[in-house]
Amino acid sequence: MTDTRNWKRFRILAIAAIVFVGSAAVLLAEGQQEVDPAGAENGDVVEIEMLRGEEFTFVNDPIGIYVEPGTTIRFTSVQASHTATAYHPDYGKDLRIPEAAEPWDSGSVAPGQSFEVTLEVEGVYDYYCKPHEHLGHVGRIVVGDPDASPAVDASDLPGSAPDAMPSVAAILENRVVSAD
Ligand SMILES: [Cu+2]
Repeated sequence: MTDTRNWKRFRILAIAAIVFVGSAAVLLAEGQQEVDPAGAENGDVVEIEMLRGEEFTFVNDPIGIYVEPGTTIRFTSVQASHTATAYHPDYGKDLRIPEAAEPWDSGSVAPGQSFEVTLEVEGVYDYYCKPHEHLGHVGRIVVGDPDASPAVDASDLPGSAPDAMPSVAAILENRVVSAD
């Protein structure tokens, strides 16, 4: 009887140890740990997945987030190849990120690959995917105070991008706006 109980306890401990070592290995492999965007603070990493939706649509999830200045955004492609590109004259677009911010362009990100950018300057950042912008593959990130560099009206964007772009109000209210 006692032996059986001890054996059960040993098995539970062994399983717990395996789970713990496994989690530690995953953390080491991924480097900095991702956090829930809703609780992100300076120095954290939040992930935005670049996905293929239904009926040949492409989406970022979350499509809108609020983060504190100094947060790193990790764009990970789940299906298909995408870019995460800041709306900036360097890429032939009207400026839709804070003037003082460094523009970024991930280049093509294949499935399973990631691109990271750390956002320090406060304001509203809009970005797009070069091959899928007109299909609504865009996103918005509010860093700190949105009034520091307010959002630019999205109605002139091509295709279904204007409908896809979440409002600053929705982002501030929810901190995380999921793709539909
Ligand atoms: Cu895309």
